[in-house]
Amino acid sequence: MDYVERVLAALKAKNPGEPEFHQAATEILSGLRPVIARHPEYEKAALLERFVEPERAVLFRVPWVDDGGTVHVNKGYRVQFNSAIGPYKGGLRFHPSVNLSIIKFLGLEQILKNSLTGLPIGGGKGGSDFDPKGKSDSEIMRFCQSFMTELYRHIGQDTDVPAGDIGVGGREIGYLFGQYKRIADEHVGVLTGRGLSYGGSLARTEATGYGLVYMVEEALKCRGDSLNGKTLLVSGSGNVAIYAAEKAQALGAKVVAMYDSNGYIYDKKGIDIAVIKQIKEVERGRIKEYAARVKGAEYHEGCKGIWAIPCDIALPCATQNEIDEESAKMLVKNGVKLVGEGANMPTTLEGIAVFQRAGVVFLPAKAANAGGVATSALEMAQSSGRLFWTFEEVDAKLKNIMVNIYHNMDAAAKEYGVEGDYVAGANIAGFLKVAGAMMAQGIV
Ligand code: NDP
Ligand code: 2IT
Repeated sequence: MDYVERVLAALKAKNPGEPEFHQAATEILSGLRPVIARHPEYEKAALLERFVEPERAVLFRVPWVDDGGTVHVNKGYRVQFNSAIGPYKGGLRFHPSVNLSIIKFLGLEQILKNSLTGLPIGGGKGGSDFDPKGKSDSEIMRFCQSFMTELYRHIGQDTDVPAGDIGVGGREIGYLFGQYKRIADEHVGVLTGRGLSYGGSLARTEATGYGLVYMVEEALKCRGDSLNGKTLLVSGSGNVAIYAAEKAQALGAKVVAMYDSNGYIYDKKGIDIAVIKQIKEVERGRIKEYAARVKGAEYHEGCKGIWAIPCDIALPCATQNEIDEESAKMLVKNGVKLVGEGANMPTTLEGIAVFQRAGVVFLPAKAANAGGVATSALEMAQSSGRLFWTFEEVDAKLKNIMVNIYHNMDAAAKEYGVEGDYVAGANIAGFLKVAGAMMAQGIV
């Protein structure tokens, strides 16, 4: 067994029953072999063992009362994974599937993603198994207040700065921020994704989706191609999916299908994003509604069928493991040329192997969706400097960051002998900076 295999075996033995965490660690560490070969000092310093062990994990009770007076108890999590290059930074996910394995996989990914942005942010993630679906605004508010009543003591603008993720958008960040400010008595950039009137940044809402498409555009440009006229599948219909679809269409592509967790819509003319925004952002409704409102559009129950629709480019933007081996094979068979991951770990390890064997350009999540957290770091910079940049300024910085990440992972893959393997390239480029900082700071 080599060093990587030993660390992975120990990780699985010490963290049983955490399949998503094992999956993310396997993907990351496997790609780091060429780095380990060049840096034998890392093993002596137990660098990988320290890298996969969170600096701190906080688990807490979140009690709240629904509108009918019934008391509920949810689990709360904040995993502060790595602060080598900056304060912990990463979103909060509210979804019934949330457990420690999912938060740890997201936190581990976040360390390298945040490093790739080139900005000074460490990695963390948190959330709850609370299900926001069907809850009233006052129930959401009471839940957020209870969650923050414990979380506030663990975070701070220079310590740990949470943001949104699945189930946590502008509304939730507003309630969380209100409660933080009330308890801590300070109006600081302790959360990102805030409303524009209380410290938020222009373009943060759009940033993850737009950033993903900026990277796709750059990858195509480097191959003498563009988005113009391409047919796209975009899974999900939340924050990331909506703004990825919006930007792709603005650049001349046609998004023909999207989904939510119940089923997918197919609109061969190209999806009308304004209708999706109305249903999802304003009404908080189901995507099924789209087919009832737009002539010629179809709705199909279940999500998997989306990957059987022929496309040039697939952008999975919903959740982990939405593309398995079978779906990847289907996409390849139908001629997909590029896959850009908007969600975190949306492709299984077997699915990634299918794309790579078929020569599909595969842009991995930690690089392709880094625009959201990068813009969060720009929000932090504006908060600290008491500044407010225009939409155009933030958007230009975002685009520049995404283009740089693309070239950095491309260059790292070439330098370490795995040209075109952006999974390894992103892991290597992200890891080198964190590893250098950890080595410089001693055994901590
Ligand atoms: P949202 O809550 O805004 O949207 C999530 C979307 O994914 C919804 O359409 C939801 O459908 C769908 N979805 C969630 N779980 C499942 C499931 N198990 N099966 C099918 N569909 C599902 O979240 P975001 O758009 O913010 O996040 C989407 C992904 O992007 C996540 O992986 C997140 O970690 C990642 N990400 C988000 C960033 C951000 O800035 N927000 C930054 C980088 C990555 P339904 O409404 O039916 O649940
Ligand atoms: O997965 C992610 O990068 C996010 N959910 C965004 C994190 C952030 O701090 O903006």
